[in-house]
Formats: sequence, C-alpha cells, structure tokens
Amino acid sequence: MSDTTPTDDRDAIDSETTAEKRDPLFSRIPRRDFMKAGAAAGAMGSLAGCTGLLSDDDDDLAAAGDVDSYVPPGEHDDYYAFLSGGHSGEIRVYGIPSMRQLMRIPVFGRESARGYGYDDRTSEMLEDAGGYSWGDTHHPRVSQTDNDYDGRWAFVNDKANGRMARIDLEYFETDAIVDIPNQQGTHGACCLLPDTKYVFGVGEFRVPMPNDGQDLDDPENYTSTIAAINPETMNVEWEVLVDGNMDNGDGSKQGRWFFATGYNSESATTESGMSASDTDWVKAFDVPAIEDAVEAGEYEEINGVPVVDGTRDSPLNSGDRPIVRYVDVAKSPHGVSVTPDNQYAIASGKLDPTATVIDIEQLAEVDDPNDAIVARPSLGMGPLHTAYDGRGHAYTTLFIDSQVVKWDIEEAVEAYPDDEPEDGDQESPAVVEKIDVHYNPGHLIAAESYTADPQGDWLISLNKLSKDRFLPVGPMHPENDQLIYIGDDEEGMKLVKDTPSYAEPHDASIVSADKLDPAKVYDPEDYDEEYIEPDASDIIREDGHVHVKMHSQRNEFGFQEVTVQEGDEVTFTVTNIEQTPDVLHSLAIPEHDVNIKLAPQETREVTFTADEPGVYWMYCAFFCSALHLEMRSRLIVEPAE
Ligand code: RUQ
Ligand code: CUA
Repeated sequence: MSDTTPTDDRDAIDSETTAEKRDPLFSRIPRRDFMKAGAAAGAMGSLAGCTGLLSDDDDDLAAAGDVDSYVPPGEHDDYYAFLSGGHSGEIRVYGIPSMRQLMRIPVFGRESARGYGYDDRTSEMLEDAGGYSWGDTHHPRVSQTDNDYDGRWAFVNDKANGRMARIDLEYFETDAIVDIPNQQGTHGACCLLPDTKYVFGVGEFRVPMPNDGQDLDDPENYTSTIAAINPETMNVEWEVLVDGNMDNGDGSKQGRWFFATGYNSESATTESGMSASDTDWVKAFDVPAIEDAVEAGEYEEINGVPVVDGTRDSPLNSGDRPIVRYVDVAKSPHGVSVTPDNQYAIASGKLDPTATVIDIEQLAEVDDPNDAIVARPSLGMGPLHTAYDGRGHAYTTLFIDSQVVKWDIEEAVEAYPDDEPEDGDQESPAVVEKIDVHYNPGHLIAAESYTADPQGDWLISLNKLSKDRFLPVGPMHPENDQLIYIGDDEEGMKLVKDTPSYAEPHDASIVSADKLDPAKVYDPEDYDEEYIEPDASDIIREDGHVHVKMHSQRNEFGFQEVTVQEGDEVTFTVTNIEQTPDVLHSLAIPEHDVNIKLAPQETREVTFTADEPGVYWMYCAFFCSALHLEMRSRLIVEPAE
C-alpha cells in the first residue's frame, strides 16, 4: 500500500515527507526558508498550484476494495453529511458512505428549483438579512443536546456579509438568518455545548468599531468580535471585541470555554504584515465570566448589541478571572477543535508544522495561559484542521503535503516538551501514519467528530484541488471530497472514493441517520400562510391589489384563469393539498420571475406586479404526473384604460 506510511516506517519520513520527496519543485525550496516569516503564506499559495506534479502512483482504490462502503440501489446510508458550499452560498447533504448528494439547501442566495427567495416569506427573510444575493458558507454545525446531535438545526456562517443562518432539520430548509452587527466576515461558526446555549459567529475581518466612516486609516484600532447568538431567537446576545483578528472557533463541551484562532496579531493590513510575527494567539473566551460582565453592565452598546472589551489591556482581563485568555501559538494558526472528551483544544499551525494542544482544565488554573500548553507535535507542512475518531487519535489535514496525518493525542502529550523540534522539521513520535489525498486538503471531518462520541469509521478529506482526478471540464475544476475509512487501526487509513464537488465545500458535519427525523410532508400548523382548501378558492380585489387564493393538486390549479389589470399588484396564495409524499407542484409564471415550490401540504405566497398586458400561461414546473404538462392556467393581464 503506497498511500500510507506504517508506524514502523516512521523514520523514513522524518526528514522529508512523501509529498516533498516526489515533488521536484517542492524539494528545490529549502524547507527552512519556507517557514520564514512572510515567505510562508506565499509559498503555500504557489505550492497549491504545483501538487499536480506529484507522481500518481497510488493504488488507493485497489486498497479500498476490502472496505465496505457500497450502498446498494434502494438502500440507505448510515449517515448524513452536511457540507458547506462556500461562495455558492448553500449547504449540500450527502449520504455517507455512498457520498451520494441527497439534497442541496439554499441559504444565502436565491435558488429557483426550491423557489427559495422567490416566495414572499423567503424573499423577505433574505431582504431583512441585508438583501445580498449571495453568501459564503464555511462551517455547518449541527445543534446538540447533552453533547449529542438532537436533530433540530444546523447553523452556518456567511463569511461574505457577516451573517449566521439557521437550517431547520425537520424540513431541511433555511428558516432564519441574522445579520450580525459589528461583524464583517463571520468566519468560524460553532455551538457552545453541551446544549447549544449559543451559536458563535467568529469575526475574521478587522474593521473600525463602529464601522461608520471614522478611523478609516487607523488599522491599529480596527477590531474583530465574537458574537454569541441565541439559537432559538437568533438574536445576538452579546459580543466580545479582541486584539488581532479571528479565524476558526470551537466551543468546549462543558459550557465554559470557547476557543478561536487568529492569524493577525500584528494588526496588519498586508499579507506579509499579517504573517510577520512568529506567534499568534488562540483566544480562550471564558463564557460565564463574559455573561457576568454583561449582567453587571460592563459593556458598551454598539449598534444595539452589548459589546464587552476583551482586549489584552481591558480591565476585564486584569483580575483573577480574565474574560479572554490569550494563548501564544506558533504563527497563524488556523483550525481549532475540542477533543471529544473535552480535555484539549487543538489548534493547527498552518504556517508552522505543529499543532498546539491546550489542556482545558489547566487553562482555568494557571496564571500564565501558556502554561496550559501540554503538547506541540510536529505533524507536517500546512496543518489546517483536526478531527477525532473517539479512540484517542487526531487526524489533521496537511495542506502543503497533500496528506492527512493520524496521530496519537496522549503520546504527543507524553512526548512534550522533549519532542520540541529545534528547527520545526522533526516529525513528532506521536505520528501514527499519513495518507496521501488529492490534493491540498482544507478541512476534514470524521463521523460525529464534533460530539462527545465520534463514530470512528468514516472521514472525509475536503480537498481544494482535484487536478487530474476527473474528466476535464474546462479551466474551473471540481474539488475532490475523498472518503477515507479510519475504522481499522491495524490496517491503517484507506482511501475509498473520490467525489467531485462544486465550489466549494469548506467544513462539514456528519450525523448518524437515526438522529434526524425529517418530515415527509409539511405540517400546515408550522407556518403562517393560510391553508387554502379547494372550496376556499377566492379572488379578492381591492384598490389595485388582487389576492388570489387557490389550491393545487394533480393536475390543476384552483382557477383555470385569473384576470387582472395592468399595474395591479397581485398576490397568489397557493396550497398543495396533496397528502402523498414526493408529489410536488410549483407555480411558475413566465416573464414575471415567479416560481414557488409547493411540496405536499405546503402553502406559499408570492407577490408581484402585473405590468405588461398579455396572456401568460402559469404552469407547474415539477413533473408531477402524466398530465403534468396540462397542469396550467392563464393569467390574463388587461391593458389599463
Ligand atoms: S476554514 S480550510 Cu473557512 Cu474552516 Cu479552514
Ligand atoms: Cu404539478 Cu406538474
């Protein structure tokens, strides 16, 4: 098996990684230079473009033959995976282990097949959330109760416009979006456990506070915040502003700590400035202490939100219970995640080959938060994110090496500090094995890794580049989500399949199928729109407004024709009265940009202006029966006198 490095072969990869050995360009750059301030980020970027030079001698698929990931036609997967869609602004739902895409859930942008952003309710929701036509989803996190998935919601950030959205997991649809005040570039998203008390939005871009045209050119005084959002109301309860920027975050599992990485302690505005210093911080937010400060009125209200000062000089950080503890970690850490047992928060070095392991219990006790660092294993080049199997192993993506490294957390703790690399290039004895992935992985996620009880069987590596792995489709390539079996510590990790994906999954959450209970048809009680029975069909005309109420079923709408006057504002309230699961209709109106989706027992409303006289065939866009094409009626718009 050429794709893994067995434990006893560890020496062979001490001085150079497999990727480095095989990559002619890589080996021309002395590694030491690589890690120098400023150069590293650029080197990382250029290497992302040259991993296609890696020779392709893997026989992964043959090796994968004995791992059973086959889900026969008609059978169901064991897990749901929720993958973000990046700047497509959506969430994708996969079945695991088949890697079949089961559904897409539009979040921040309109999507016509689901009528999302076309009916009145969803278009008002998007409008109230800022009215942007797109978003950038990175981190889907699923709500938990008692540190286990409770099947209620998924949350996801919008990095582009500083927002957080909630997805209802009964209906698999976005039901709330909050535009987070004082935050630009909400990047990290995660829940404070055990019971999802808050959803945290982590502000990445530092801006003047408030960002109202003052202090434009005073980057020293730009700040970023974390926002604590109530998952029920989606209100921002409070924010904490900090020094430096923030990147990713993870909540601890026992309610006290929230961790965020950051890569710009320098307060710079250029790439080289942001990576000048050899260290940055993991910030550990002491949530109960912050709540006490809010309670005591120790905040400034900015744009309607209590903002607590968590900068290093803040009086709230000088007493014996500081609200934010700044832990020094090697430069520009990226991912941070809390281990299933809540013992450690592990931050990945990104521009440094190490991960930093912070002991959560010690963090509360030590005077100097750096004393809570209990391990710093050297893992490989470009460590980004870490997931867990529940058997004491961590799995970290190595962006530059194009690998996933499996390592033993306790072994790393025992080896520390004797294993501290002098020059950053000795691999930690805690490394168990590495597997090549194709290519340049960002996040990875293991089944239920974010809970207290990961399943330890499947892991997905979300690779940014697919290069030559699929049929060419033009200059924009698909990305590659690779399924890896991690259930057998003896045999090692096995690459099982490649899955092309559209730009661009960042993070994911994998949830056991039995923890979700999605509805098969809508319950009209859950929504405000009026349910229209066939005998309640009506057309109400009032001062230039026409309200049409009608049902839909195979193969008709409540009215064969509807006549309005040019210039009328028209509202259609339409119910799909079908009880049969999977029989959807829609109301599509040509040349009026109208298309609303109607699943069984669903009612939607849409309002538009009839401004062009003529005849318009309203039709159903879901193929619902043999007479689907006949399912249409006329909208007649009479010219104004
Ligand atoms: S980030 S590739 Cu937006 Cu989670 Cu790390
Ligand atoms: Cu209803 Cu097609």
